[in-house]
Amino acid sequence: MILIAESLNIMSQTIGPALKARDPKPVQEMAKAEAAAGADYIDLNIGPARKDGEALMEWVVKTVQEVTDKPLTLDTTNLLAMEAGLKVCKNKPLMNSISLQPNRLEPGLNVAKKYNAELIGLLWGAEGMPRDANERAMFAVDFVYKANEIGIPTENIWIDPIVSPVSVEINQVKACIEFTAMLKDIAPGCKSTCGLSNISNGTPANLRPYLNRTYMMMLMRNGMYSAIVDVFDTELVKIARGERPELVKLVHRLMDGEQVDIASLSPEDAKYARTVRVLTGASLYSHSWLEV
Ligand code: THG
Repeated sequence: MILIAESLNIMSQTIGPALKARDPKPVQEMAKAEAAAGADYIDLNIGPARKDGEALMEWVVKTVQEVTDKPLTLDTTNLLAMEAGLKVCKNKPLMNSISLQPNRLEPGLNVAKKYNAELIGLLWGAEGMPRDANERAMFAVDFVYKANEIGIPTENIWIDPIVSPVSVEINQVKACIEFTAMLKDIAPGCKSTCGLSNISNGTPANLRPYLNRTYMMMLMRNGMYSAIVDVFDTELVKIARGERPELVKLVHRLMDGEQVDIASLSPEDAKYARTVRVLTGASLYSHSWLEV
């Protein structure tokens, strides 16, 4: 699993003010910490950056490149800011992201082509979020087709099916898993990624790791290539690196519908088993799902 570190983002209480003040220290400390924690890519999320986006993205790319050689993921909806960042990237950059909205798709693809960048195809259409796995498949085919048409190879495309919070819509949580399994057939050679932490948005902070790790194991089962994650969750990084094979096996058995007596499991394994039940829709989500 390729891990993209999520913590350099404008919403963060330490990074947000540092970006605005162009204070390099917190930004560089964070980038170094993410690289040391095992990040393969570092996401630079400056948000919509309506004002001053170009100068900000150029600054943050240069600032981070002074302390790490990791490839960067440029995370903004401001295409001018994106372009300003792409111009100064030393490694092949990953654009995060291009959606299928009619006024965004073509300009985004043209920029990706111009800079020979990799690109995340966010499955967000003219009417917003896809309703189910089949609509995701239609969007993905459309995206890859249009990218290929202007000369972007499929290997440069990372499809993001859009993860929604488990506390909001369980059918969307299931649709994402289902779609991930379909992708290798509908777009062979295409990569994939997702904002993993979205799954636990709105959940008590101490419980978020169980949802994040379990959902990652479920997506891995179906071939998810990468994820944007909290790399400071050391257990999650170990799972992604294949260092928790027994736990992964347990989660995959449960996904296959095998009946496992939760009372027979260790307390820690039981937490994952309960989380699988929630994420497959077998039991309802509540903030106390680990106890029931
Ligand atoms: N798909 C793609 N890009 C994305 C997302 C996606 N980029 C943004 C987001 N979703 C992924 N990045 C984050 C970054 C932080 C958090 C979640 C997703 C997060 N942060 C903590 C919080 O909000 O409580 C802590 C914030 C802090 O650092 O202080 O949850 O889906 N392509």
